[in-house]
Amino acid sequence: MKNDILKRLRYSLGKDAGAASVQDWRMALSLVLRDQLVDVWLDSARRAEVNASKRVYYLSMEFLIGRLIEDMISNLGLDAAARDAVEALGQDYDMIVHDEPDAALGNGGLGRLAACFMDSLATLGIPAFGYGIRYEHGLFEQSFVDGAQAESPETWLSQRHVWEFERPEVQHRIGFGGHVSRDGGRATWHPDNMVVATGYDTPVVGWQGEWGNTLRLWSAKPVNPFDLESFNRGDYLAASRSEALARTISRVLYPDDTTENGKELRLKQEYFFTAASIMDLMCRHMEEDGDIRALPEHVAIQLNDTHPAIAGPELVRLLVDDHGLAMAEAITLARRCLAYTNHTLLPEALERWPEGLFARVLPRHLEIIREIEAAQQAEFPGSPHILEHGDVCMGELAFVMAHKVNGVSALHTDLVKKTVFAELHRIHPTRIVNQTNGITPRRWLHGCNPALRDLITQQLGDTWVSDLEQLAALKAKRSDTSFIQAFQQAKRSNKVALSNWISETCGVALDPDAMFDVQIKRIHEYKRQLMNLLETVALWNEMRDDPDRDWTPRVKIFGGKAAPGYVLAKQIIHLINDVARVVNADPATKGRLRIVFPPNYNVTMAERLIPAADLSEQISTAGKEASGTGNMKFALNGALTIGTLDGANVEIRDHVGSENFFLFGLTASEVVDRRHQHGFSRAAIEASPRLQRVLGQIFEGRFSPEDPHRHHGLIGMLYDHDHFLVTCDFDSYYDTQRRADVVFQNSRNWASMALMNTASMGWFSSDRTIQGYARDIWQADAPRSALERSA
Ligand code: 475
Repeated sequence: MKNDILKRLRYSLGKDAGAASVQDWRMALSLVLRDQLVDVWLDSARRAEVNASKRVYYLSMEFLIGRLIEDMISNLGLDAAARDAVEALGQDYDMIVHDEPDAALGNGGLGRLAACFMDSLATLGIPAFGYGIRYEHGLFEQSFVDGAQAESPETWLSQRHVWEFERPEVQHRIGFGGHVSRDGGRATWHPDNMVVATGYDTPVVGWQGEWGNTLRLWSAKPVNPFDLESFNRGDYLAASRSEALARTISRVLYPDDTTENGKELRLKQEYFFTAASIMDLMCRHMEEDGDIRALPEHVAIQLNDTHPAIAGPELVRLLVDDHGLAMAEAITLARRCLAYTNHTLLPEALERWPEGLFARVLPRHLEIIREIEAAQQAEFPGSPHILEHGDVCMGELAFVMAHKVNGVSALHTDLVKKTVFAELHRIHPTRIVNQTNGITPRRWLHGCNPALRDLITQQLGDTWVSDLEQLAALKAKRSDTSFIQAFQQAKRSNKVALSNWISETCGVALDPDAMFDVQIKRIHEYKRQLMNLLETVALWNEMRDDPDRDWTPRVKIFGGKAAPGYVLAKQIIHLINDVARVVNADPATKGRLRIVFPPNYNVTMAERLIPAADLSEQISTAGKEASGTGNMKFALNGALTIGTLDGANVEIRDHVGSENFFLFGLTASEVVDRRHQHGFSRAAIEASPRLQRVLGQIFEGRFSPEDPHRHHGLIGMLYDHDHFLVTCDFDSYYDTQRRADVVFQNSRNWASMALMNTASMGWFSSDRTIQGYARDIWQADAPRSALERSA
């Protein structure tokens, strides 16, 4: 390996060892690893073709992958070999591995889920492609300027992405705009604008390197590189206009999480990658099989939310306009290929496009949507409309064009049936199914938590990594003193490592024996970071009032980005930073209370924080968090959860046991009832002197003396429009936190509760989730060996 690295450094990067930077060493090592992936990857593709296997196509606007190097090393079982080789070359292995920039091609949960699914598909040996966009700029980088969020562009591609293979020969022309002509019955779309989608392939090889799938990301290029005539005239701007326009489509990830963004560019991005993917899979099918009517036997297309919902009309368009099928047959055939996952009930996240915009950008698709609508109404009179109030409703379109629709946790699926799609569910009672989300244990335990991983492997051997339910055997150790001590020791070493990192990056010293209480996720009102902060201020007050009490020392850790246009979320960030500044400077609570908010939360930061957490904050307003997946990562790594009965929290609590979970707050149905009570938030505030005091302090500028009015908007909102019931759940949350304080004081008992969490989380592996999709939605089987291994 050492020689391979030197060879790559020299012949692929053109450097000699004396002149190589950390980045050069990292790339050379990565290229050596990539070489080792290629055989299994190509072999897998060949086997899928020879066996005419059904392939899964996972269409997603987002893949939040993070770094790949450690995944690749450990999936290939080369941990020791890679370290030895790098050290023999006199280089610092950890520094080299940590040099890789995060691939942040996603906003949050939906994008990270797609990445976990790619890992599980490969580990289970299910032939699959992930299809998405190769954004030049991923999610913006966050910094804090005087406590306020500032955004700057992310530039992951400024160093080349070593894992990918450019496929200049894989090209599809994608049209926009224009008109439709008719010749007899046959329609032809004449777009007035074209771009070329070029594929870039990243191999995704599963655990122990037995199977490899492809993540194919599309980049937009101009049809003609530039306009020579303008160039020769000396008009260089005009010469490159078409190139600039084309490249805009794959330039940047929309930074909005759970809000629909009614922008033409967004619609073009959605159509661009969906059309390229559908054309790509159709070409593959026609080459391999040749019978278009056999498509559903060979193709399962999963739509990750409605962002690729145009796949339905696009598939119908190709079947009718290019392959000559009748409309009714095309719709039925397309439906047999398609399935749709819903990730959120928030009304602001449900995509709707003005018909006028659609007519301008995708005129033929709008006609086809009208036909789909007519067919649906003819068969099911009174069915909810796809075209409504001048909008194209993408949720209804996705539902009608899918043979299965799934929610992402038991509670969420139930609410999908009762709310957004109640009427469609009545008409199609077997279409909606549940697939509770999961997380890959490779990254979220084996990779990120070596201390705990080694302890588990000592006990169980290493087969748990692809069969996570084996962790249940650890339950027998809950009263085993020496095992519990080792378990505590693993957690403590992670907390020490995190403390060192926080002290370097934030300049705040932490006590590793304090309770590490962590809330990391996008900043959103419904996730209620604000409630966590109000509780922190209340705790600070009480510590100052009663300094002699035996307080449990706490470190409150926040992490997360706010969408740049989400004003309230940005105000919450500012408030957290303001409170942190005052509290951390207070000698009265020194050593007992600390607040840290490291900037630029991303996958890599999650990998540091989660293994070091004692308490996991999962405190969304019940009925709002579709599932959550961070909640699973924390529990798996031995944190206790403080949480509401929301999303997958419900199922996590069922698995780990109610005695090992700090439950508080209103239930989803109580939330709905409470909202109907006039003046509910003022009543809740009046009933809570503790909350009144905190709100008063913030309102008076106690934490922003330089700008005392800064947080008036936020506090005023709680009095009059507390849509997410922060005020109603506050007391119950506060009391539950104090109960957690008491439990934490008995560290042995806490550790055994934490162990019960780790030991009970096997079901939340994304391997289980993917097996559920394969069985209930895709009818796609893994080759025998992979299934047996995971059984
Ligand atoms: C849920 N993102 C989590 C997770 O299922 C759930 C929406 C519009 C545009 C861009 N991104 C989005 C989401 O809706 C999203 O991330 N949803 C999340 O999906 C995976 O665990 O509860 O909020």
